[in-house]
Amino acid sequence: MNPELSKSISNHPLPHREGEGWVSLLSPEQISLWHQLLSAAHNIVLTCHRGPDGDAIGSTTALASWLRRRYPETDVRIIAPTIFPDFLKWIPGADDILVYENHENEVRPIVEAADLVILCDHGELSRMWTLGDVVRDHPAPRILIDHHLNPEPGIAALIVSHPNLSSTCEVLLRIMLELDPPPALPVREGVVSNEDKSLLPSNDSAPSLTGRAGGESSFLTHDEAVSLYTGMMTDTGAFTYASSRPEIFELISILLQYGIDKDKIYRNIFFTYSPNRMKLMGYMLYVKLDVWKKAHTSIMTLTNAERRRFNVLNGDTEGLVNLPLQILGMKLSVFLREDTEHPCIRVSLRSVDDFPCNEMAAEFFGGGGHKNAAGGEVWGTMDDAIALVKKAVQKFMPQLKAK
Ligand SMILES: [Mn+2]
Repeated sequence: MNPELSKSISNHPLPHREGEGWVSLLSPEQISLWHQLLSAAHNIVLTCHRGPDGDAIGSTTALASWLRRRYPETDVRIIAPTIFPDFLKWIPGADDILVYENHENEVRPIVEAADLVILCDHGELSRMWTLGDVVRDHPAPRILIDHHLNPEPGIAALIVSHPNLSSTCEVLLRIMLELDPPPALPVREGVVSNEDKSLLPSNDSAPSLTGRAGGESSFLTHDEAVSLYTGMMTDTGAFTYASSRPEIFELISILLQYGIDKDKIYRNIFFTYSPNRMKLMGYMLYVKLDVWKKAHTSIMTLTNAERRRFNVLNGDTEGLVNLPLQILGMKLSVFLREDTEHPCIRVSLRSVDDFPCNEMAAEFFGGGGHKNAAGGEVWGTMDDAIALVKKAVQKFMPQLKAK
């Protein structure tokens, strides 16, 4: 992460441990601005980016519940710009999320009645589809809680953006701990003193999806802990990337004190394939995978005829592009699929280590993204797209061949 970029916003230094304590993410000025904004608010809207992911749904549901317990007089609503996938619908509180897409006329007045808008998991209003324009035109103050690079200047009165942290849920849990610190962190049952017992989730509420529930008065409820863990887990590929700092596991150990069942959360998110999706995966790997050994690159293509054959719904192709990276020595995986509506080919790129997918996507496929995950499109036939991928691979050959 470029340290220069994170300097441009008024965050405290990179979080790390200092002796026994934590370095705060919020400056004293930010804490007082938070309290000022929250105590003046009667109608709060929480929102996130279009195509919400586990971190977007996890952070907004956790924050909504946490705020409702602390500001019981305040109306707190969550609005997602667009629909979100079924495998996120079990997240506690996801039932209450209002979706702007297809309900613009009902949902717009709720934004317009808000006197505080809290943006989670993105730093640009343009990432909220047309809901971004509604929010931009509305005069209510905004708070941003995020971990993406380069938040839009002036996007919020209070910007808490830490690109060096794994997820918005991690940022959020850190600031919850700072804003309303429990006298001591919860400790394991069995070694807990009487004084500390108030911090532990009480067992009197009914157990929910993942086990015992946290009490109303505790720092976190069980359900809030489930939401926060889900966001941290999904944004790190179940802790396989962006998760090597010790702090993240300390935070997880706090969440586990609230009785979350992390194994069940993992299955709820990842073990959700349809039989068709599983069969498509086998077909793609057995029939469609082409490995260009010298370039450490693999390519797979999917036509609309094949989609029909496997009765593949849109979300069912998600993640297929990652599979070839499990081949020893593979650096780049390219997945080309015919668009279902337009005469174009969608391009997905995934890489390991330093190979810049975003540069390849920008130069050849009119797109962009992150270093290890990017995408774009080719207006033409599948053959046109394959020819362009060959050109792109040729151009980037020195980096692909490098050890
Ligand atoms: Mn995120």
